[in-house]
Amino acid sequence: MRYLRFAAFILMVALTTVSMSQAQSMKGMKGMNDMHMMNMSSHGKTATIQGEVVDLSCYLTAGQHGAKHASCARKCIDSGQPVGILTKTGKVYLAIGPNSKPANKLLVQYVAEQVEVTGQLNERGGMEEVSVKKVEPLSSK
Ligand SMILES: [Cu+2]
Repeated sequence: MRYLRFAAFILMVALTTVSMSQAQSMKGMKGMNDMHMMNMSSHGKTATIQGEVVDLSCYLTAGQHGAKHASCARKCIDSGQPVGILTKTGKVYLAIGPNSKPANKLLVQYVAEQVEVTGQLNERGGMEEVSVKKVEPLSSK
């Protein structure tokens, strides 16, 4: 009887050790995946997208955009709210400016207008992003 108890104890210790090391290795793998994703996104594809310049504060919270909302959007973008591109299919990109600066100054002149933006595209955590290299109003094309 004593021997059985001892054997059960050993078995329990062994099982605990195994499940702990499994949890550890899963953690390790998750870390590796995150690193891999980081590497991938630093090589985002350069592409061209078309859409409306929107202030993300009013678009995301209230769905406001377009000509009727242009003056509010201009105020929002001028005061530093994030700026984005709303495509015809309804996809929204957060616009990030070059040289660690916001894209606001680059895009505010085209507020509520259709533009073509060229830059690197990235997606992380369900969020789309365009690193703006070049912007042209579609009306000039
Ligand atoms: Cu607004």
